[in-house]
Amino acid sequence: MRLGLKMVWDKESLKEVVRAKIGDRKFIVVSNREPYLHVFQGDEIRCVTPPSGVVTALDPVLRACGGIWVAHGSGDADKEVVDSNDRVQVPPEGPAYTLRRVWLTKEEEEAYYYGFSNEGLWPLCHIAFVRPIFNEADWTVYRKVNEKFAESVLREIGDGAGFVFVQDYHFCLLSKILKEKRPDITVAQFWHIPWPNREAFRVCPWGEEILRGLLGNDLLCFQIRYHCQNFLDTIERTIEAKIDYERFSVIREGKETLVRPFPISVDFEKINQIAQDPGCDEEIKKIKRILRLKNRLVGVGVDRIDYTKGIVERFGALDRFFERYPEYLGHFTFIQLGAISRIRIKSYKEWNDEIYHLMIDINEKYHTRDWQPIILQKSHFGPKDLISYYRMADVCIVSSLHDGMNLVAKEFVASRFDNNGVLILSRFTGSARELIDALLINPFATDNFADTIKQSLEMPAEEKAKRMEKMREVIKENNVYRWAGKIIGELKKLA
Ligand code: GDG
Repeated sequence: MRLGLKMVWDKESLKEVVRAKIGDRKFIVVSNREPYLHVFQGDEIRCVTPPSGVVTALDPVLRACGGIWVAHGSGDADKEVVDSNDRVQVPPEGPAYTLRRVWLTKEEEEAYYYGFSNEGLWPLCHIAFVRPIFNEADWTVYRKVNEKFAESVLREIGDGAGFVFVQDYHFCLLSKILKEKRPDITVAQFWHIPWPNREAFRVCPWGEEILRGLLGNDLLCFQIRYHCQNFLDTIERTIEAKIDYERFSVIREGKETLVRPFPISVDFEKINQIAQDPGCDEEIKKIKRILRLKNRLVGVGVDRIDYTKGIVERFGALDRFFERYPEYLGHFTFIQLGAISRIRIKSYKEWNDEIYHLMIDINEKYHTRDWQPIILQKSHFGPKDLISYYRMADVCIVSSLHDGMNLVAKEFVASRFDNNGVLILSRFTGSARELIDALLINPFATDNFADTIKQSLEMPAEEKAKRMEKMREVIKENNVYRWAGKIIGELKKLA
C-alpha cells in the first residue's frame, strides 16, 4: 500500500519480501516466552496470550509470513496439545505458523529464566537502580538451556538452509552455538532491552563469554543507535576484536557481525481496526459502569508490573498532582492495568507490594464517598479490552525509568483514530525518539511530572488532535511489518 510517495508496509508487502529474500530457507524465530500458552481452567483447556512486548511484536510477523517459533512451553496444559515433535499450529482461531515447544525442568526455569536472565541480565541492562545478582550456578544452567534450545532449532532446520531470528537476552550464547554447528545458516538476534554503557556492563563476571556469544550472530539488532554504540564501545574495551565504525560492524577471528538499530513497533492497522469496532464502544460503556467513572476525566497506564516501568514514580506524581491541584479531586480517575510478572523474584514481589500500598495510601488520603483517585486492576486483559481502555483515556501515562522501546505508547497512539487523548511519555524509552509530539517527561522529576498531568487534562482539543495526528503518521509508517521487512532485507544481503 502506498501513502503519497512513501511506502507503507503491511502483511502483504512483508509476505512478498519474505518470499523474495528467504525463498525456500526455513524461517525460525526463537524466544523464551511463547506466543500462546495452553492452560487448564477446570476440566477445559484455554489458550491465552502472555503480556509481553516480544510476543506483541513478533506474532503479527509470523502470522504474515509463516515459519516456526521455538519457545519455552510454560503453560500447564501445553503438553496436552502438542504432536509427537512437540509442535502445535497457532493461532488457534486460524493456524498460520508452527509453535515448537522446548520443555524446561522447574530447576532450569528457576536458574536460567528467573535467575541469570531476570535477576542478572535484566537489571544489568536497565538503569533502574536494582542491583544485578550473578550466581555461578544460575549461569551454568543458563548455558545448558542455550544448548538445549540450539538442539531444538537444529532439529527444526534439518539438513536444509535456514534463517534463524533469535530474540532477547535469554539467549546470549545461542547464536554462537548454532553457527559452530552450522556455519552455512544465517543468524540474527534482536536485543529488545537497552544495552548498558561499558562501565555498567563490566560488573558481569561472564561478560566476555556473553560478548563472544553475541558475536556469533551475522546481524545483531538493537532498538536505537545509542544502544548499538554502547555495544561497540563495550566490545572495544572488553575483548580482542576489530571495530569498523564506518560499517558499524565487529570483526573477530575473521567473522563479521553487523550491528544495526531497528526500532520495533506494532501492527498499526490491526489495532486501528479493533479500536473502531462497535464492540469497543460497548466495552467502554461497560467499564465506565462497573468502575463507576461517570463522566470523570480518565487516565490509563498499562504495564507488566516491573520496577523498570516507573509505576511507583507515576503514583508519586499523581499524589503531587492532587496535592497541588485539589480542583481535580473527584474529577479525575487514574486506572492502572498491571499484569503480574516474574513474581517469584524477590525484587518483583517487593515492588508489587510497594505499588499496592502506595495506591492504598493515596486513595485513603483523597477519596470521597463515591470516588477514589487510583484504581489498580491486576488481572490479565485480552487485546480488545486493552484497546477499549486506551480509547477511553483522556491521558495515557508511560513513565518507564529505562525501556528499550515501550509498545504501550505505540498501541495507545494506534488506538486513537479519533485523534483525541494525550500521551505522557518518559524520555527514557526508545519510543520517545519517534513520538516527539507526546508530552515528554523525566519520571524522577515529580513536580514537573505532576504539572504535565495537569497540562494534558487542560490541553485544547485542537492541539491534542494535531499532536496525535503526527504521532499516528509516524507509527502508521514505521509499523511492525516494516521493522521485520527491513531486518529480513538486511539479512538477505548477508546470506
Ligand atoms: C521488551 C522491552 C520493548 C500488558 N498487559 C497486558 C498485556 N500487555 C502488553 C501490552 C504491550 C506489552 O504487553 C508490553 O510491551 P512493552 O513494550 O512495555 O514490553 P516488555 O514486555 O517490557 O518488552 C520493551 C519490547 O520488549 C518489544 O521490543 O518495547 O522495551 O522491555 O503490548 O499491551 N497484554 C495482554 N494482557 C495484559 O494484561 N494480553
